Amino acid sequence: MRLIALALGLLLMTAPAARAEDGYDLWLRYKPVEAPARAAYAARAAAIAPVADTPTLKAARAELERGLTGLVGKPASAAAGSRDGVIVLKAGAADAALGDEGFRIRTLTANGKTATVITANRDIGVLYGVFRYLSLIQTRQSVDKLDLVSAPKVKLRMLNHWDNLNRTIERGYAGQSIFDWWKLPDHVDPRLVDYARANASIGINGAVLNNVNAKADSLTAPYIAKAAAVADTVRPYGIKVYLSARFSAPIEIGGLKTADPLDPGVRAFWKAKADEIYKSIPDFGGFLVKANSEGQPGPQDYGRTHVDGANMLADAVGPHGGVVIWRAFVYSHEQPDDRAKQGYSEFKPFDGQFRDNVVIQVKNGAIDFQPREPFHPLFGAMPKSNLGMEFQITKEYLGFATHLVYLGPLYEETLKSDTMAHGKGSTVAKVIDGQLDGRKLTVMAGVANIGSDRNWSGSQFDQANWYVFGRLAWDPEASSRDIAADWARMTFSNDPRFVTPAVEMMMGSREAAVNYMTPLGLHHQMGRSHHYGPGPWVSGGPRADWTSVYYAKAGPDGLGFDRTPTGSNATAQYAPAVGACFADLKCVDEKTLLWFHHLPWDYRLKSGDTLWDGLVKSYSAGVAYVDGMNRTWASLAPYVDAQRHAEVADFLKIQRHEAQWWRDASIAWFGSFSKRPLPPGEKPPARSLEDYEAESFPYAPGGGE
Ligand code: BDP
Repeated sequence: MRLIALALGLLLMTAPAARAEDGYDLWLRYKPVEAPARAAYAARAAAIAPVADTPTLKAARAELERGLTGLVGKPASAAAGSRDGVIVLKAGAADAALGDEGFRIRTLTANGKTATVITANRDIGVLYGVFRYLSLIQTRQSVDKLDLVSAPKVKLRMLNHWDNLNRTIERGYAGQSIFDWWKLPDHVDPRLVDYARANASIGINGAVLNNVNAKADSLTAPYIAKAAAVADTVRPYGIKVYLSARFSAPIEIGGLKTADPLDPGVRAFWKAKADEIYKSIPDFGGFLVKANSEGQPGPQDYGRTHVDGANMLADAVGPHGGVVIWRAFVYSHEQPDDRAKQGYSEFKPFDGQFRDNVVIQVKNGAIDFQPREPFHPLFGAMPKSNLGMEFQITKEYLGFATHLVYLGPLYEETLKSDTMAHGKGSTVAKVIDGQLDGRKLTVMAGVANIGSDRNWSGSQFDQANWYVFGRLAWDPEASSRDIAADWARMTFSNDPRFVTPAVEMMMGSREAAVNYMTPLGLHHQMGRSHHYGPGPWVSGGPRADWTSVYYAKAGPDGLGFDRTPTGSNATAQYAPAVGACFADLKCVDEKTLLWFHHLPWDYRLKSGDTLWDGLVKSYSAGVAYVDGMNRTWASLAPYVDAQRHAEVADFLKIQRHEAQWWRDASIAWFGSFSKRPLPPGEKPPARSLEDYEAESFPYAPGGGE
C-alpha cells in the first residue's frame, strides 16, 4: 500500500503541471469539441490532402492540422478522393467572386465520398478559408453542407503599432513591444509567427511596425534589415510590413539641409530610400506619415502643403507598388479655431489632388479617439480621394487595459453613421470600403493594443477589440454583436449559459464607459497627458485644446461646446441635412448633446430630467453597469478556467473602483458650477474636489519614450 502511494506521489511530482490558460492562445485555442459532436466533425475532417509547396499553403495546411488535432483529433494525410472526409486546399481557382484574398468553401460528394474543398485565387485566400473553416468548428456550426464565399471589402486591413525603437509603446498597456529591435534581425522571436497567425485569422494584411511619432533611425540600413526580418516572418501569413516615416529624415539621416518636398535633393533622397527598402523588402507596403501634427515635422515647415508632401513620397514608393498613408489628424499651433474643425479645413480643399497611391487616414471622430464622438466630417467629403479609417484599438481614453470595454459597438456606430454625402444610406462603412465613390484603394487601420504580455492585449477582454477590429475591416457592415459571440465562443466557451450573458455584458460595456467618463457628448475630460482617470479640471499648459475645460466649457450658465452656427459652426462641415440635425436640439441625438451644444443646467432632457440631474444619473448608470458586470462575471466562473477568470475578476474590481472615482470626481467638479443639489437618492462624492484634483499619476503606463 505504502509502495503504491509512494509511486503515485513520485508520478505526481514528475508529471508536468498542466499549463494554465493565460490567454496566450487568443481565440485560436482549439480545445477538444465535446462528444458526440466531436465524432461528427472528425468524420468530415478525417484527412487533409497534400498541398502545393508554397510558404502560405504550407502554413494553411499546418494551421488546419493544428486546429483539427486540437478540436477533433489529428487528421490523416490522404489524396483528394481517396477516402471520405478529406479536406482539399487549392489556390489558382480563377474565381471572379473571390478577388485577391477571398475564398470559397464547399462540401462536394463524388463516388460516395464527401470532401470539403477550400479554394481561392491566391494562396492567402486559402489560409483565410482555413481559419474560417476552423472557426465554424470552434463555434459549433455545421460543416456538413458548406457552400460559402467570403471576400474582404476593404483592401488594406492594417494594424498601426505605436511602438518605439526602445520597445516602449506610446499608449500601450500590454507590456513591451513585440518587435525587439535590439535583437533583430539575428534573432526573430517565434512569437511573431503567432502574431501573424492571429492577424491572418481575422484577415489583417498589413502592419506598421513603428510609432507615428517616428524616429528617422527606422529608415537607416540597420533598421531596414531588422524590418526585413519581420517582413520575412509574417509574409507567409499575408501580412505586409509598413513603416512610419519621419518627414525630416532627409536632414536627420540624409545629410541634407532641408526636407522641403519640392527640393530635388529631398526627392532624390526619398526615391533612393524607397529603392533601398524595396531591395530588402520586395513587398514593402509603404509609408505612414504624421506630418505637421502635434509638433511633428511636415511640408508646412517649408511653406508647402500636405499634397506636396504626400505626393512626393507617393512618387518614391509608387514605382514599387507602395502606398503612402497620410494622416488627417492635424491641428496647428497657429489656428485658434475649434480643434474639431481643423482636419476638415486643412484637407477638404485638396480633394482630388492626391496621387492614386495616397490614402488619407482619418480618425473615426474629429477630436481624438474619445469614448464617443460623432463621425469625422471628412467621411463623405472627399469623394475624389482615397479615404481610410483609423480606429484606436488600444484604450488610451477608455480605461487602459483594466476596464472591460468592448469596442465593437463604438466601431459599428461610426461605420453605420450616415454621412448623407450622396443622400440617405451613404454610410461611413460605404466610404471606407470604397462603394460610395467607387474607390479601389481602401484602408481600415487600428492602433494596436498588442504587447509582450502573455495575454497579448493587456487583458483577456481586450483581445476582443483586436478581433472585432479585424472582422470589421474585412466587412465593415458586419454586426459587432455577432462578432462578440464568435469571439466569446472561441475564446472561452460555447456553453449558452456563458455565451449569452458574456455577450450581453460586452455589448453594453462601451456605453457604460461613456456614461461613467463622458456622458451626454462630453469629451476629453481625462487626466492630463497620460489620460488616466478623470481630469475635468485640467486647464492651462501649452495649449487650450489640450485641456478639459476647453471641451466641456462648464460655467455657472451651463455646460457643453457650442458647435452650431452660433458657436464654432463645426456642424457646417457635415452634409447639410446632417449638420442641420446636429445643430437642432430637437433632432440631435442626446448621446452627442454636449458635443454640439452649450446648454443651461436646467435644460430639459427627453427624459424630463434637467441637464444637471441627467448628467449625474448618467454617471451613476455607468457605475451601476460595472457593478452588474462584476456580478455577471462572478456567475460565469463555472465556465471559465481559473486563471483567466481570476484576472478578469480582478480587473473588473479595478474598473468598479475607477468608475466610481470618475463619477465622484466629475460630479464634484461640475457641481461646483451647477450649484444644484444631487437628484434624490444620489450619493455625494466620497471626497472633496480638492482631493481629486490633488492626485497625480506620474507612473501611469503608456507614456512612450
Ligand atoms: C493622441 C495620442 C498621442 C498620439 C496622437 C496621434 O495621445 O499619443 O501621438 O493621438 O494619433 O490620441 O498622433
